[in-house]
Amino acid sequence: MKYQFFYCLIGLCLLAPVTKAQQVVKNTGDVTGVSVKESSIDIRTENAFINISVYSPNIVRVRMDQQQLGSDFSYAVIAKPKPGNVKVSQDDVNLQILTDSLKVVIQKKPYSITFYTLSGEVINQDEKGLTTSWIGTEVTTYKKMQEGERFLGLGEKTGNLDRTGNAYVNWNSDVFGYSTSQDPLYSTIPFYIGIHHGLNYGVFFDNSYRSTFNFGASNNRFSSFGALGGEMNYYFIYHANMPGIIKSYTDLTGRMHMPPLWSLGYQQNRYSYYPDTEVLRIAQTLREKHIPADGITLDIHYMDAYKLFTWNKERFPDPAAMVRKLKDMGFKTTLIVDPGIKVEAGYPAYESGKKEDIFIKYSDGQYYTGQVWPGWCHFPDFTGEKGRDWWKEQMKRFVNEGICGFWNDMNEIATWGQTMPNNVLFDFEGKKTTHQQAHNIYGLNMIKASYEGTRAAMKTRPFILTRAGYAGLQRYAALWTGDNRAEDDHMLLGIRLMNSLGMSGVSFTGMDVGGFTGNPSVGLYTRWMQIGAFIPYFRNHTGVNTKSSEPWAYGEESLEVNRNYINLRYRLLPYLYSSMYESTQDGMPVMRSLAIDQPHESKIYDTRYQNEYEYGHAFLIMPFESGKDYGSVYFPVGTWYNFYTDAPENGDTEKIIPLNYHQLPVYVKGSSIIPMQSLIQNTAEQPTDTLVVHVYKGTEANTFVYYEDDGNTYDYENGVFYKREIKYDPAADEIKFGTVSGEYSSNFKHVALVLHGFDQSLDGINVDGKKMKLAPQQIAFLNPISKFDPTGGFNVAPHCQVKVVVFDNLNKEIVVSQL
Ligand code: NBV
Repeated sequence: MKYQFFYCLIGLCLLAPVTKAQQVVKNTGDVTGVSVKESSIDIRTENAFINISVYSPNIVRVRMDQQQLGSDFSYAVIAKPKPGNVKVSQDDVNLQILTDSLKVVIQKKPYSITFYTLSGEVINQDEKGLTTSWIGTEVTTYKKMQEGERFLGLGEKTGNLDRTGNAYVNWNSDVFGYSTSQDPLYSTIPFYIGIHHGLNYGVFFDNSYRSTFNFGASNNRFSSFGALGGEMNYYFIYHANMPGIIKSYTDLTGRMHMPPLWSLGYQQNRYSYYPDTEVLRIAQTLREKHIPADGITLDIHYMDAYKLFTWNKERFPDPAAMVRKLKDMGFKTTLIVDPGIKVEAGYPAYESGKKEDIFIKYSDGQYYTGQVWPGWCHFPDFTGEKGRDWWKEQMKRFVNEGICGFWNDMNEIATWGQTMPNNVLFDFEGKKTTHQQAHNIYGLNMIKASYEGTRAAMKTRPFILTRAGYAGLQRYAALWTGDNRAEDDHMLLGIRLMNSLGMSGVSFTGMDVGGFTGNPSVGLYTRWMQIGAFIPYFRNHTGVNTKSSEPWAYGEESLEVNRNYINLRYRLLPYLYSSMYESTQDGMPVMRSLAIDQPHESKIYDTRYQNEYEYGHAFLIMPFESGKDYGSVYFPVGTWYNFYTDAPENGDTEKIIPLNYHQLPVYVKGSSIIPMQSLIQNTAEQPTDTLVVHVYKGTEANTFVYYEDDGNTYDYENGVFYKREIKYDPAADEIKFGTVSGEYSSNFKHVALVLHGFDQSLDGINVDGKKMKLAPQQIAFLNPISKFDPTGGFNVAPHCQVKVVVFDNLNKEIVVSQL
């Protein structure tokens, strides 16, 4: 008896830590009930309420909470479920869900979930023992770390391309002059891609509370994702390839609209150009120096004492007239807008905001007041229709003044780097919530209001730029990576940030070319401008107390190089515009990390090569720090042509190449199709009526979707576009210009087909059944050679072995054969 009591005591002592651990960290526990409603399954476990639903054959959604699941709401997800064929079966041990693309097995005791391919490979599984658990309101899901698993994406995150071994936090932050390893930055995209054993999957954790992702940081057991509050709510995506994952993710969260064509031209910016005469001088100088440009951006000094929706009357006595003048010179004006509205009696925006009751308040009903540029401010509540409508109304005045670009800054919300109190309340579409849940989606709702308001007022395409955002921001705005530094590392980091954003649904991205804080060296500035020509949003910007940063600010030689690359940007606009169109269709980014095509090739993760990227499908860009004489490069599988000389390079090779100040290393993939146009000084100017289509000999069949529209209106949504496939089929020895769809007439009456790397003894070619002469390379539409431009204006280098044929750009199918 005595001993029995003793053993009981020991037993209780042993159990005690478990019980205590269970109280502190609460696991889902065993499944106690299952109810199946077609493709949606409710599961009750000891400690959780779970719903698993099939969103599409490739997407399965998992929701969990400690209480009954609340109403279903998301700012990010706009897709409705289209489950396809779903089979659910169960026994005492497991529950199984079968879709046309994957198999999901839920173990019942205790609950844990595993995702399999249809052929039975494990794509992703809960880490048994940990699965999903709560510590208070903090919820985390733990996934078993697969051998060799890599992690990509998560939007605007510093660090390497492969995020394995690191942890990240999502909390939109104003991070002036951030370091290259700083986290978090300005925006939150809780979507990542995991890859291992030849498999790829995506996880989108749709929860706007402060969230944490751990990809094997300080642990060798799991990857995890969790948030301080709200539901565990994630979408698991499986596809055999990366583009499929990006497509599914952007099916869920939406895609960009066609941007205004002018926003793809060069943009000149600084903090700040004023007064109006200085703005006009900058515009005039760009024209005089024949530097093509489309945009001028006005930073906060245009306002009266930083009060939003005002102009400083001394600096800008007649804004509409200035904007008109700029327009006549071929410039569009973009204005910065910040959310903080100064608390000042008599200031119209403040008075009307109070009257309309659109400012955010504390839980006791008093206005929240925080400090930003104008001093003490109130902030519109963009998380409700009323606040957004008020903003839309205010924005009309700028639209009436002819402004067509709206740069949404400080929308993290930034209040001088301070933390907003958590007891500030937000409308959250009538559901009322605290700052904790609303913080990360504030910027998204500001750009939603900016986009919808200006679109309705302009009837044409506004350009919206944002610093902060949440998953789905691509529906409204382009994003730039904030206050970077004028340092080589930052230039390269910017590329990785944009590549990561591209894999996270945001194609239209930019960085401050030249660097925001500090002064770059001549070499760095020039290299950055070269890279700028190959990023989606090409804007030169610098801080308030830095050296001037216009393309001529670094001397004649630099100017010559900068101009060459800006010229190239403009010649490539038909290619860039078509690539943007692709982003609107399937979410594929314009800037593509090599991981998109070759996720399982370990070399692309080598820190020497991780900054290489593709610009559209054709170009391989190899960015290097300025001042280096040699660089290590990796050519992915395939054939590559030096863009400047047409010299071929074998794929799947590593090499050391010489570098120089005048040229950024750029290569073109074999079989590429690149449409170009003649040089223009801005997009309001018409190029010549010949579309120059470059085709590079290769072994793989390739299709380029060529897209054109008016570049300005939304008529394309009603079929007013011009689209055709251009197919190069090496096996059939032909290039086919497909029939045209859409109601827009192309700006180009002729096509000049430039053949790179093809048989040089050829002098005739079959075009549409007729034998045509192949002309030698030097023809009128090629541009003059400038001093540092060895490529004859980049269209064709003098020593490139090319053949050219010109024919009418007919809408019917045109077959070019016998290449
Ligand atoms: O509006 C001034 C700046 C702007 O130039 C910059 O691009 C933003 O990221 N803005 C931040 C405000 C704070 C600058 C210290």
